This record gives sequence, structure tokens and C-alpha cells, in this order.
Amino acid sequence: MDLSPLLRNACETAGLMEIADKVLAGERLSFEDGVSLYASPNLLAVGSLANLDRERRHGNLAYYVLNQHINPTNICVGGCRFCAFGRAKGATDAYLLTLEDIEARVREKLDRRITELHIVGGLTQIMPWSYYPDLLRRIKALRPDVHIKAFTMVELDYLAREVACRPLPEVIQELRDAGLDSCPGGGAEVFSERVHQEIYKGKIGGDQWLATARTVHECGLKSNATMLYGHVETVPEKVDHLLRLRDLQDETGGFVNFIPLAFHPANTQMSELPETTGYADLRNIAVARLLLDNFDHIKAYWIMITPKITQTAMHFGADDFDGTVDDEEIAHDAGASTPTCLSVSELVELIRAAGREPVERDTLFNVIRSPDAATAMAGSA
Ligand code: V47
Repeated sequence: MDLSPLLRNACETAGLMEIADKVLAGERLSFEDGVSLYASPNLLAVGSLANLDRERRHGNLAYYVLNQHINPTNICVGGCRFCAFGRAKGATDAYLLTLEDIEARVREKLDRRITELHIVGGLTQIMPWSYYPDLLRRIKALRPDVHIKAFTMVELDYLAREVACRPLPEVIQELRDAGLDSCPGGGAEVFSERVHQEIYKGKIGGDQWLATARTVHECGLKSNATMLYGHVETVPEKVDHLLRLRDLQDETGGFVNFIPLAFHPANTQMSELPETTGYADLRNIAVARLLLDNFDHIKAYWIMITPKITQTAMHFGADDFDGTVDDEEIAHDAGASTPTCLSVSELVELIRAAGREPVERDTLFNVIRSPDAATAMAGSA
């Protein structure tokens, strides 16, 4: 594989030729390379290199999943400055779904084909430990075939220490026995201790997030990883975050998908900050694709960066569109202007209109519908 004359020229003028040669040779990029990719004013050159890597892995395919989100509670002791979702116990708009409420949420959509349930909530001791395995069992009783991707590293750590008061591996095992299939990637924010102290000191920092992910992987569960960008973080802190994820992936191989999350400032304690730009969204996706050489998948999360930027992201390193979502709360509480769900036909059309072939996947990226079948589905959905 070689660079097109146009890309070679762009990389030469942008001083990115050394990095381009490494990308062509499949060589690992360094910390300094990551900083240079963030610093380069030539986003098209950075994006084209990421696209080269993305097409080498996935050709023209772009993945999506049929999913539903459920947030059992917004009550949270975390107090993160970037969060518009969490509420103090006793706040007028605090809520807590009972097991029956959760069953009702699942029942509401039983007529839809959904393969994944994404479940995350606040940190609270209000519910007893039994609530968590019970909710998994009740969901599996209603939808035995669904993949339950639930509880971030932050929640698992909190559940083990403050709710179950038992060692983490035991807690993970009990959740697995009750129906937990994998874990979402949230709560990683930016691992830097400076950022931790400044905007999320009420919950675990980077070292503990990574240690929890290591334990989750050692217990045999896969998980995702995220990075929240567009607030107080610096470029070296983002590169460090990505390389620490890459190191852990070398060790465990347990990460499935990496998701850059664009900070939404509305209704948060940092509402004075601007929203991220499409330029920044695409760069964070492209740099992640290039640095995370041991991650198979990079997700462009349309909920946070809009369907339009997500379409463009499919040519800047991302291969996954996330899914139908249904009832997103975390970004929308923070002012996201996107819809809270998309239909299958809308997703398929968006991917096709971006010049990619839609493939329905399950949570672990087993192919459920090939491109042709996905197109036929869009016609009938
Ligand atoms: O953990 C909180 C972040 C995460 C804001 O694993 C915010 O497949 C932007 O992790 N602006 C939740 N982001 C979302 C998440 C996720 C989403 C979709 C798929 C997967 C997956 C994971 O959102 C939180 C936090 O890091 N967040 N507040 C905000 N104002």
C-alpha cells in the first residue's frame, strides 16, 4: 500500500511524513507522534492517514447495533463538574427506577428487534446490592437473547466497595451469573490526575479505572473505553490517556471499542465552556484510530457529535456508528441537540449516504446482517 500523490504531498508539507511512513508500515506511533497529530493544522492529512488505517482494517464497512439505553437512577454522589445528569438524593428531579419500572421499560420495546441493552446509572447506596443482580435477571427473563452491556468501571468499583462491600472479582462473578455480558466504556474521562482533581474528584481517577478494567478483563468480560474531550484537558494529557489504554490492551486484549466523547457544557458546572467543533471531533477520532493500533474498533457516537459529523467520521478513522440508542439521557441533559433515537432504516440510510456499506453487528462485533441484507432491511423497516 502506498500514499496517493495528493496525500504524500499533504504529509510532506505538514511535516507528517515520518508518521505516514510508520502508518504505512504498520508500526506503532509514539507519544511525540500523538502530540504532532494533534498539533498539525492539516486535519485532512491526519484524517486521511486514519482513513487509510481504517480501510485496511474494515474496508468499506461501517457497523451499527440495535440497542436501547436504560439509566436506573440519576442519583449520584460523584458530583462531577462536567455532568448534567447526576442529582443529589432528595433533589426534586432525582429518580430511581424500581425493578418493576425497569421491566416496564424493557416490555415497552419488546416488539422491536434489539440485540443490546446499555445500562448505566449514578453512584448511590440507596439500593441494596441485590438490586443489581436482580435487575439483570429480570431483564434476561423478558429478553433472554439480549446482550446486557452494563455498569462502567466507576460503577463496578463503587458497587464492590460501598454497596456489596465485597472483593471486585466476586461482585463481577455474581453479576455475570445474573446475566451481565460486557461493560460499557464510560467514566474514564481523561486519566490525568490534574484533570481528576479539577473536574471529577468525587469518583475514581485514572489508575483505579484502569485497575478495574484489568480485573474485569481478567474475569473474562470484555469492555469498551472512552475519553471525554473538550473541557480542561491538554493535548499531552489526551495522548497519555490513549497510550495508557493501549498499554492495558496489550496486557489483556479485553477492550472491544474506543469511543471519544465530546463534552457538552449546558447545565453543567462548566457551562461557560464552548461546545466542541466538528474540526475537534474529527481530529480526536482520527488520532485515536492512529494511536490505538491494538483496538479493532473506533466508535463515532452520533448522539454526541451529530449524525452529520458521524457520517464524515466514517472517513476519518471511525468504523462504528453505535446504534438506535433509544432514550439517551446523559448527553441530552447536557444540551445535546441530536434526536434521542434513530430507526434502523435511518441508520442504514445515513451510513449508505456517507458512502459506506452498513453492517449490523452485535455488541462484540459479530456480524448479524451483511451489507446486502442491511440494505434490504432498510427498505422494509
Ligand atoms: O461516563 C458525562 C460522559 C459517559 C457528559 O461503551 C458526558 O458503548 C459529554 O460512556 N458531555 C456516558 N459527555 C456515555 C458513554 C457511552 C456512550 C455510548 C456508548 C458507550 C459504550 C459508552 O458520558 C459518562 C461520561 O464520561 N459524560 N457528562 C457531558 N456533559
